[in-house]
Amino acid sequence: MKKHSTLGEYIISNQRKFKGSSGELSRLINSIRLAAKVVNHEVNKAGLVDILGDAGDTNIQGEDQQKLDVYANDIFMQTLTNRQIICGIASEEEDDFVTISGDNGNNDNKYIVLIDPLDGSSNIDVNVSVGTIFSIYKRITKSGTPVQLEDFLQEGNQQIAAGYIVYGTSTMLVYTTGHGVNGFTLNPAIGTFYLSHPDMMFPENGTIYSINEGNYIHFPQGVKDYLKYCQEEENDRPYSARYIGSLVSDFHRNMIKGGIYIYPTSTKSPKGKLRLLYECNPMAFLTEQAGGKASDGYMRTLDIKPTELHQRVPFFCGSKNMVAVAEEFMKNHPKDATY
Ligand code: AHM
Ligand code: MG
Repeated sequence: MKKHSTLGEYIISNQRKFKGSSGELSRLINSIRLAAKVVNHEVNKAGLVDILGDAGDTNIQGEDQQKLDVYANDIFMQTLTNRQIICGIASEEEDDFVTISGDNGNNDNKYIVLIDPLDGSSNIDVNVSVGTIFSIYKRITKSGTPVQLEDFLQEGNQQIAAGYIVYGTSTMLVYTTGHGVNGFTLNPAIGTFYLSHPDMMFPENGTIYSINEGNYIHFPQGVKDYLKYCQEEENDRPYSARYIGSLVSDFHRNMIKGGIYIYPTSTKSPKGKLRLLYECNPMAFLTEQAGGKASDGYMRTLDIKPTELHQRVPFFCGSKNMVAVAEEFMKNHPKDATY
């Protein structure tokens, strides 16, 4: 694919690679592209209009929802449900999954979507990058019947596609369908995404670690030991600490520059903070497709068997060799694996 192709052209040429493709996945990615542009428009004018601040509701995890979270959730839910491309959707901002039934009550579509419509929401008020994360699976229950919880509780290794949109200094859509990772940058003047980062790869090593070190006192011993290692004076260490507090942005930087992102368990959050289905699995799929490594500190994230929709897990991801070293430190404290 030539470097300056648009996302639209890329989706079409990618579809041709799969013989007998029904075009459903292409239509789905196109819908995400459309919703991303709408949300991007709103995020960019967030400072100008009265859309900042809490919407007054709390989500299922008991966190305050901000207005843009609500907006982004509505846009993605509506765009994906109205177009009859999928048979079910689950959002981090909704208590339960939503079944989508077709015009005649039947729905023969095969894909389901899990989405975190606006991740990093604590950064909205302060003009710092936020993102959308999405994950696509084929349903496993019978076509034409309403989707079931088990369709959503699939292991991450079953993902068909995953990606994110980062609403940053420029807005990018980065995704994989299991054949590498490609990044597209939005030209806001004409509303078109261009292939700007073909075949994205994590450097095998890096010198950046990203973790909320303010929680140090609450971290498991393996993480504390690894952080001390990051700060030691030896070879390419000490590493630089970089933490935006938006997973998408921290991940994006680390994929380009080389680094490790960690959100561990802590005495405050005994299972970690990030959600397996909406955040960790899609990022883990992208990580592996970009040559990196993603785990809960002990086992591969993509092999964790989900037990509930809003399940939280600890998350280590990034440059392959850095994550491998962090896992060595975790191994010394096997009891912490039973979070
Ligand atoms: P959110 O889904 O409520 O936005 O929370 C997820 C975010 C991640 O983007 C980010 O990496 C993490 O929470 C930051 O958490 P903390 O403020 O505890 O460091
Ligand atoms: Mg989130």
